[in-house]
Amino acid sequence: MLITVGELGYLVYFKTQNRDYREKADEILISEPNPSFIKKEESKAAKCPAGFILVPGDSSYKTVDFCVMKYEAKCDFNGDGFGDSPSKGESWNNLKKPCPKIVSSAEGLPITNISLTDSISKLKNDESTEASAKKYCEGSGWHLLTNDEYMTIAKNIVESDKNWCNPQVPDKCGLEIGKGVVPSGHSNDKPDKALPASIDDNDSCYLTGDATDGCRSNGAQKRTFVLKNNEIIWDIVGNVWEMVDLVINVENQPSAKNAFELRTGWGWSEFYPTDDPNEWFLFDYGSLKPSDLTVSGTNWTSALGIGKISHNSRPNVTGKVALIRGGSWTSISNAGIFTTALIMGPYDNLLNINNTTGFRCAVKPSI
Ligand SMILES: [Ca+2]
Ligand SMILES: [Ca+2]
Ligand SMILES: [Ca+2]
Repeated sequence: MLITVGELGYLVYFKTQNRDYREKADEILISEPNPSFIKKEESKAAKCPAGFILVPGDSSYKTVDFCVMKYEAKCDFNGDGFGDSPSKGESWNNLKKPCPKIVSSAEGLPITNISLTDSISKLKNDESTEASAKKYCEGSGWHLLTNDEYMTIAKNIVESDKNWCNPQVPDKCGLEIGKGVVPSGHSNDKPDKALPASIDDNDSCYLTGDATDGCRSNGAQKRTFVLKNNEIIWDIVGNVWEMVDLVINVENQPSAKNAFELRTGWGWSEFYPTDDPNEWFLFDYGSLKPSDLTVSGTNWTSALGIGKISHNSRPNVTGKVALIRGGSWTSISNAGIFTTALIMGPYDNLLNINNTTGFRCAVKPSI
């Protein structure tokens, strides 16, 4: 069999990646660079930074074409351009190990335990409070993904039949829009940790443990989505939550009811009513619009894999809440492309939303 240099590079790299994922000896697992892979990525996306993909703008969200990280933000600990992993733990805990440089690469576990914005009353002698997701993105000349940008990606995904999959038939995607499910990524808590991505976009169930009995045969754990411009994005649903640059007042968040009563307090809700009279659904979007959370007017429910919202219905407290999107590896059936959680602070201090919430940066393409 003839193996090209490019393929050889890939094989070598694939082995490296597997070894990195399994090895537990060193404190930080360093990914090894692969020159053939770097060249390929640079020529393919000339207008976007390495590891970013182009997303077509959408007038519904007043967005113009932008670049987004193809992968969740990773930590490039040794500065070689590839994400690295801690030897222990289910993600890159930025509280324990502040990251010197973020990167979008398949390699490495996503950065978590990081705040949305910098603390207002930053502790002078605690350096770990100095870097928020916003600051990490801005420090590289980018910005934290906005909710409008997230929704531009999400709407693009659900408007392509390539992302509607039959949950029972192996590799059967390309159904009619609104039929089957939109996959919800690595979200079934098995394995109980975040995952690095594969450099092979076709390995869409990489490390999910569902390659033979869940992902390919039930579509639901597939980690990749294809945009209408044929770009592939990894883990926009599942793996770790994606914080977006949007904060609202607690009292302005949506409210839920079911067939019998209005809900007070925290819980998960559908975006639209289902057949189950006990199921909570939104009846009031507060200061948000339906289009901030889902594709309005479709009446899609979580039965289609598109997710739910966790929120405090008719709260009796004040303050601020931040939006996180997509769900994590622990979200099970609540994960989905429109999944949203509204989380109370402290998301602006002590760096720690939680160990299942990461982020992604975006930037204007260079002409
Ligand atoms: Ca590295
Ligand atoms: Ca799994
Ligand atoms: Ca994610």
